[in-house]
Amino acid sequence: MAIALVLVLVVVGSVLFHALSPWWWTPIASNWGYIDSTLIITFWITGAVFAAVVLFMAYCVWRFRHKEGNVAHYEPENKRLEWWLTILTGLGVTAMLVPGLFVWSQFVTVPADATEVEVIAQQWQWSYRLPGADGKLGTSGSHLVSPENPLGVNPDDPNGQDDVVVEAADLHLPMDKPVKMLLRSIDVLHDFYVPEFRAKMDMIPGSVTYFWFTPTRTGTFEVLCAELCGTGHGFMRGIVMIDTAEDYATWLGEQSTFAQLSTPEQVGATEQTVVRP
Ligand SMILES: [Cu+2]
Repeated sequence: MAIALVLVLVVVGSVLFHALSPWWWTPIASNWGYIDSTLIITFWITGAVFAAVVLFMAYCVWRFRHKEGNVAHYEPENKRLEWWLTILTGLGVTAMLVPGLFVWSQFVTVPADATEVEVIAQQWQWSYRLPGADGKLGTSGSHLVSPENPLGVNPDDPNGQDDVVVEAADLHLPMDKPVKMLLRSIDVLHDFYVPEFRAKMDMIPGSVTYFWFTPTRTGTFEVLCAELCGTGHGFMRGIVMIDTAEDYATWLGEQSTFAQLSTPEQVGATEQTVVRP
């Protein structure tokens, strides 16, 4: 009897904890509301099945408890029950998987007007590269990485000269404009994850992975690394700021291109002309 009561309390406690818990996902800041809906469908189905199974278990523990002289009836097969369980399980699994297929097809279909933004992960910081005025990112490679060229941009590629390099600093993106995040790692596995964007993807040395999203509200959002990548993994944080079009243009105007960063002598010369009081 006590065990049956404990099982009922486990169900009641779980449902109350889910309903009253202060820990819920952060407010969304992207177009991926569909991903939240998919999770909610999964919560409902797994929650209902969990409650049904545990309550059934509590019922059986109570109903078929030990009684002097009671002998269990042996019934190895029950075709009707097996059919029902197979059909219900099939329906439940289908209801959880089908919405995911729709989301995935959207997730991998990048809109034609999405602008490309490259994210470069390394132990343990985030850097970014934007395509510049020509709208094209230059080629790059880990073998080109050096103290002067921390992102490994190909210096011989004309498309790369105007690329905007944001090294270990905050990324800004304009609101309501779809972006395709090209993900590159120059050392080990990392994973670019901004919880409010509801999208993330592993970054694999030697290949470029991607996802896309459209920021839907302005704000400052924290980037986390979602792949255990070494002793500094927990500190691998960054900031993405979603700006209005004007704020974004101002920020972009303050950034340096690859060509500017590759000729530090000239930058130094102009800095020296500043007269200090
Ligand atoms: Cu990492």
